[in-house]
Parts: sequence; structure tokens; C-alpha cells
Amino acid sequence: MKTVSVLGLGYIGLPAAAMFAANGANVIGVDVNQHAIETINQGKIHIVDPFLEDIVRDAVAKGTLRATNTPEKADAFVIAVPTPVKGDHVPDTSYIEAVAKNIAPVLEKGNTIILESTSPVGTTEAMIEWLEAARPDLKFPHEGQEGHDIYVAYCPERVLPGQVVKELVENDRIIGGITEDCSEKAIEVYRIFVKADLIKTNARTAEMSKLTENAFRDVNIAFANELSLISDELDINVWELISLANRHPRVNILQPGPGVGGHCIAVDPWFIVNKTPELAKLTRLAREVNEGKPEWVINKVNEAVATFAASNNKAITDVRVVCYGLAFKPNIDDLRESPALLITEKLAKLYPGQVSAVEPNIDEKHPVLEKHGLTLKLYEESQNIADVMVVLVDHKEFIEIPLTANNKQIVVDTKGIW
Ligand code: SAJ
Repeated sequence: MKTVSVLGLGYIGLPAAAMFAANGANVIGVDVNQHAIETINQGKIHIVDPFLEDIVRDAVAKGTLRATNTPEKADAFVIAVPTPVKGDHVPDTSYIEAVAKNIAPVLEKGNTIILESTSPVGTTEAMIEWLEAARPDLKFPHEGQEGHDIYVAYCPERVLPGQVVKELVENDRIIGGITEDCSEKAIEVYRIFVKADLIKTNARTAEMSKLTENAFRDVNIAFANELSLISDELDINVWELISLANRHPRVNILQPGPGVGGHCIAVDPWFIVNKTPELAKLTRLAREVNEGKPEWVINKVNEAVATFAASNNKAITDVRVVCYGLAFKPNIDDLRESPALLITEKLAKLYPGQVSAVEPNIDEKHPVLEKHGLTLKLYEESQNIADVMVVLVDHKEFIEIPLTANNKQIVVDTKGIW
């Protein structure tokens, strides 16, 4: 049986570890978070994923998945640690560096190391340098050179939050070996559970392809968001406009919204901009358009509040605002980097005690509510207390039973669902 060590047991690493373990590998998961380690070793999970819990429970019960904080020997090491951006949008690869230094002492000839973390171009080569410094006795691969003891590849993760387990198995994967035989070794590792195509390229192209996919989506959404501003100015319904344009066989515009959230699309384009700032003009501009959208929405709400107050002879401080949705996208509970949450927080500051939220995917004890002085309302009761209704996320609950404003209420619908 192959032993696979997965370094980083978060939203990507844990599902991957579970899939390796469920498909015949002996898996050692390594993380610095003691709470995560203990939770996993009890057969439970510390992240929200409806399909993952059973797989982890079974693997832990069978003894094929175990979590620890210290790297151990393995045939393959799969690195899935975060690569956040620091202030001024500079990518931070220090977690990868730390993992490289941590696994170096347990490496043996014939091992395969796969980097999955979203990374600026050149990070896999930098990782090899960190490993070489720690293990001068081992020969690491370099492009165009023959013969090495360790195989290294960059293989990006492209699963969609909310359907990770399914997409892990069914998505094609890009296999960026430093050399051809590194790609072959990485393919052997992913064949353990991936049913889709495994496509070979080199490490730098693989790194860039991950960034390209997310930057493409960001640029497309930025175009949709720009259209939403233009349409508002010209009194055109942007949703109808985009659906009409998309009838063209070669046009496929994404949907505008309150901004772009999550930890991938709003972050990864900066990795390209940071590397080639003079050249990545469109990529940067798309980021700026999407980052500017929440402020535009807040202005729209301000106008709505003022209009409601004026037309109902009320003080601004008496106008009640309800925000529909806090998550960064529909039908998940993930509030990280969420434009909906950002907008709601800012509104709560502007209108203290006047703002409440409807978010069907979290409960009223969620710490974020207390932090921002927000109350959570049930969807059914929310309409009775709203003067201004702000749709921020197209959750299925809001689409299934749309709310219609009475002749006084004002709706600011950033998702075009009502
Ligand atoms: N969004 C829009 N309009 C749209 C689609 C999305 O405003 O038409 C917004 C969402 O509301 C959300 C943000 O974009 O705030 C990102 O959501 P998403 O569903 O587009 O993407 P993520 O961040 O959940 O996952 C992306 C995926 N990448 C692509 O689709 C190219 C996923 O496949 C990647 O694995 C993931 O990033 C990642 O980890 O990089």
C-alpha cells in the first residue's frame, strides 16, 4: 500500500487526504492546528462539507487516515497549505517554505513531492531550492537535467467550494512535473482516486494555468459588474441584457453581484499582477472594478435609505435595513472574504441598530453577528421589519420564495433575483 502524506488539512488538503485514504492509500495528514488534528483523529471534520464527514469517519475507523503535527516518512508528499496575499497584494509563500523545511528530514530516495497550493510562477523551483538547502545529500530535479532522487511536480487544485468531493474525482488535472518522469510519478499518485484526465505540462505552465483560470473568471465577472453600473446609469435591466447577449453562440458573460469574494478569485489574479505588473494591466483593472463594487452598492443603499426617509416623513435613524445573504456565494456558510458581509458590516456602522441580516446557512450564535451588532432574522419574518431590502446573495431560499416589496419598501437587488 502506498503511503501518502498530505501537508495542510484545510478545505483542499483534508478532502484530498480523505479521497486517498478511501481509495487504498495509507494517509498521514499533517497540520499545525491541534484542534484540526484532534477532530480528524476522532473521525470528525473541522470544516463544513456535507459529503466529507462520512469519508473521513470511515477512513479513520479503518485506520487508513491519521492526523499528526510532525511529518513522517511517506512515498508521496502532497502540499496543500495556504498562500495568502500580504498587504499590498504580495503573495506569501512562507507556509510552503515552512513545509519544505519540515518534510526535508524525512525525505528518502524515490519520494514524490507535489505542490498543490495556488502559487506564483516559479514557486515550485523555489521550493526545490529550499529542499536542496536542507538536504544536500539528495539530488532534486531541475528542468532539462537527467537523474534525481526525488520527483517534484506542481499540480493545482481546481475544485469548487461546495462540491469538492465530486470535483476531486471528476475534474481533469494539470500535472506540472519539473521533468517528464516527475509528471509520471505525480500521475501515479493522482490515479489513486482521480477518474478524469491527467494532463502533463511543466511546473511553470501548471502554476500559471491555475492563476489564469481564476483571473479569467475575475475578468469576466468584472465585465458583468461594469455592465451593471452602465446599465443602472442608462436605465437598462442588466440581467435581461446579459441573458440576451448570451443568446449569441459565442458570448458567455457571467453575472454581476455585490463584488467578488472567496479566497481564490479575489486573490489569485494578484499573483499574476505582482509578478508582471507592467504587463498585467487588464488583470489588475478587473480586480479594481470588482473591489469597487461593494462601495457602489453601499451608495445605492444610502440613496434608498434617504429616499425612504424623505418619502415617509421619517428620520434616517428610523429607517430599517435588512440584508439578504452574508456568505461569499450562494448556498454555503462560508463568510470569508465575502462582499455581502463587508457591505452589511459597513451598513451596520453607518446605521447602528437599524440593520439586520437574513442568512439561512448560519445560526444566531455565529460570532460575526455579535461582532458587528447585527441581528439575524428569519426569512419569513424579515419582510415585516424591512424598509430597505438589500439582496446580496442569491441563496436558493430567496429564489424559491421571492419577496415582493410593498409600495413603500425599497429593494436594492444586487443579484437580480426579485
Ligand atoms: N461570482 C459572481 N458572478 C458570477 C460567478 C461568481 O459575482 O457569475 C462571485 C461569487 O459570488 C463569489 C466569487 O465570484 O463571490 C467567487 O465564486 P466562484 O463560484 O466563481 O468561485 P470560487 O472562489 O468558489 O472557486 C473558484 C473556482 N474557479 C473557477 O471557477 C475558475 C474553483 O474551480 C477553484 O478551484 C477555486 O476558485 C480555487 O480554489 O481556486
